[in-house]
Amino acid sequence: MAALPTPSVPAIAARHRGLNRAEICDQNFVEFVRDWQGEAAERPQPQAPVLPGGACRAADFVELFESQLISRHLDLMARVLRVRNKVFYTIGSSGHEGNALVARLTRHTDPAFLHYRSGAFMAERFRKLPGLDPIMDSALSFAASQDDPASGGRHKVWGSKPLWVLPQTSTIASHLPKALGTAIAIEQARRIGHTLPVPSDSIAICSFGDASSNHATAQTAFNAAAWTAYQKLPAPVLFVCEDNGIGISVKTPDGWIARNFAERRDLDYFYADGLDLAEGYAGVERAVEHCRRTRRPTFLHLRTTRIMGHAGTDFEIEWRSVEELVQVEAGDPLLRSAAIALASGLYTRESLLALYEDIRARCFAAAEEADRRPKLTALADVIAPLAPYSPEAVAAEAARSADEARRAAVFGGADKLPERLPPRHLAIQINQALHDLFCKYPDALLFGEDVAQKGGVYTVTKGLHKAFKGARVFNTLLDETTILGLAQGYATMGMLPLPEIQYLAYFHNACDQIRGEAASLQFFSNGQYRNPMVVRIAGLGYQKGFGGHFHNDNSITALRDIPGLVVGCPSRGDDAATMLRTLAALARVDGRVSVFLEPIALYMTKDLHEAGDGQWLFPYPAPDQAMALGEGRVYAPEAEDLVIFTYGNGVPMSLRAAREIQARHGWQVRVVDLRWLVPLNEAYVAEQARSARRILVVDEGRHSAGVGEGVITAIVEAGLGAVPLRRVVGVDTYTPLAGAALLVLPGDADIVAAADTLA
Ligand SMILES: Cc1ncc(C[n+]2csc(CCOP(=O)(O)OP(=O)(O)O)c2C)c(N)n1
Ligand SMILES: [Mg+2]
Repeated sequence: MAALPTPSVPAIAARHRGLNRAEICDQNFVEFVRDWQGEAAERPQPQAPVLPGGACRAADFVELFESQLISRHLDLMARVLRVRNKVFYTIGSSGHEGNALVARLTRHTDPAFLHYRSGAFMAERFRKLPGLDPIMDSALSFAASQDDPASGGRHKVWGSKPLWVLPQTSTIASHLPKALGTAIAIEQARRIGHTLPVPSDSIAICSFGDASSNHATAQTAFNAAAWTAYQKLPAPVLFVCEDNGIGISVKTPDGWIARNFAERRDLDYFYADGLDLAEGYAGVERAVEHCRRTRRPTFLHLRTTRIMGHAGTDFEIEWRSVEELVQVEAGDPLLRSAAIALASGLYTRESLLALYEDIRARCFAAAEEADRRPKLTALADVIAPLAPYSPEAVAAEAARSADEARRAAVFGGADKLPERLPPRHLAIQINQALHDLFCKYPDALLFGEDVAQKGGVYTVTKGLHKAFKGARVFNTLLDETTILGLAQGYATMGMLPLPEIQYLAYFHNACDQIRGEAASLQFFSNGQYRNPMVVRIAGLGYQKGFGGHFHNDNSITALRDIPGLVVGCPSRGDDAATMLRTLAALARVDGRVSVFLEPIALYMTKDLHEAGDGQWLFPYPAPDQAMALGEGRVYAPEAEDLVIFTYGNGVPMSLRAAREIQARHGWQVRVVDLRWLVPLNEAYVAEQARSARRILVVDEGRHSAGVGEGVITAIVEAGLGAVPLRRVVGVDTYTPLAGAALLVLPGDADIVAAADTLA
């Protein structure tokens, strides 16, 4: 290709001191076009290559370039209007505008999870559907207006419901696992007969920066993608690494991205020059075509640069040399596009400058208009999409039974339906309830570590793999982040994922996939996207003869403060079944993310007071029974001398202690099993506390920030703080092995002793 003139570094350096980098980059463009002296070819036909021999046609180039200019002027506008408080976000896309190629060469139905610098991708994708306006939509998001179609004013995001761009917020790399999950879900849908909301040959697109590629969450997604492809399983995900060579102020070592990715097996590497539309087009096209055709994970290394610093607050001049900055600015891909536009004869200097100014004017006009649009001013509006709940619809869905014939087939005959069998313990009833959910929801999937043939380490999922086969019940690789990323992918594609986390302690290393991602999606997409799921987590202490901390973790705190999350914790089998039905219905009806916390020590518990009494076995609830969200279970509702609030292992402990307390003090004791730990039903707690003469809160979790603190706060805030009250709670420590565990966890005797102090 003919060499095109580029601006000379010393010439630019000489005349820009005192200006900010946005103004310089703006001026560079105008001067570059105004002063351009190259030779112009005859204007090409729309279908002809924009430059001889290239893959990018003139018609493609014209639109791509316009998308680049829209992205650039949105950045410039944001810098100007930020200081006037009309715009609230200045992390820009300048230097990355080559990513418009990725949008051009993919479809608007290819789900996309974008880097915050993918503004030109976004502008280009807007072309795929008529009647959409990239400038106004973006301006509304920049202005945090309630009318922002992406997030309703909750964040400046790249997002669009009609364009299949799921909003990403700020945590770098956290979107890679769900992009992989989406790709896998697209393929798995066929195997389970699920109808996808996108064409079956879609690919999932995921862009991110060069520094982000080093993040554990990114690396785990690359690994899981390769692990999948290695087994010849399809995973059509296009990872787009927008390599600008820097992350905030830390340079990526020269050549690191190619070095790290060019030769990874089962992650197919492609390179494209994102600084040059004509040059980069073919490389992007090859990568997209490869991903779509082979259904293999594909890594597109897209060369970019970063103009105008990390964000508006990053004054690069304070920490980089002027010469270096000028060098970077000379590599501005828009100068390259301008050179192509002029040399190809598509634009004259005048027509290009006119286009540039026209787009600038449109961006500013849109921003001014966006500034006049309503902001979020009411708390209720802010949180409306966080935790939608339609009680009647959820109750109806939860009580909808699966087809009787299907159930009979799965359970081995009409006389073997679990509700016709004798009372059983928790593990069995969870297992039966899962079988039931699988009958009811043909798109329910259960996956995690060891859940398939083995049926989980506690055999809770035994038989599901045999009954429903490997496309619906399967082992994942050993990585909780991937498990929860997969869940989001399946949910995005309309299925009902039931991921299992083997132990509560191992949730914590993947917590961000729920905290930052899954639970935040409805909020940041203004309820337009949802990823309904029920995460089963085995946990809590008291396992006899097995353990140490990591198999007996009793910290619920990490779950307690995740906005919008629902956490249920059954203490007995029948409650587990009805709770699971409600959680699945919450997912289905309201798109909610929930955790079903299974107390391991109660899995096999059959007796309550004495060995062999069978008092912790319960009949399986008929399939039209469900548990209302927030409703506890009360033992001895009329009793008022002492009310014990508890959950999980605390329930049988409290019931045993109640007997002893009655014997000692003659008190009638009520035990309230909260069952729902998040959100805590404070009104319900207050209602139960109101008639109490004394109160105990038995919390097997940790002393600090546990459920017990919430219960006591609810009681005090209801004006009942004068009732004599004690808390029996775990110690803020790790749980030791063997019998020493009982030193740090509350036991029956501690409950009795606490009651004594209330006497
Ligand atoms: C998990 C996480 N850690 C740190 C940050 C703060 N942070 C935001 S962007 C960034 C650098 C990212 O660099 P790169 O991935 O190269 O993207 P670029 O900004 O260069 O396009 C950092 C450290 C973050 N957002 N998320
Ligand atoms: Mg970077």
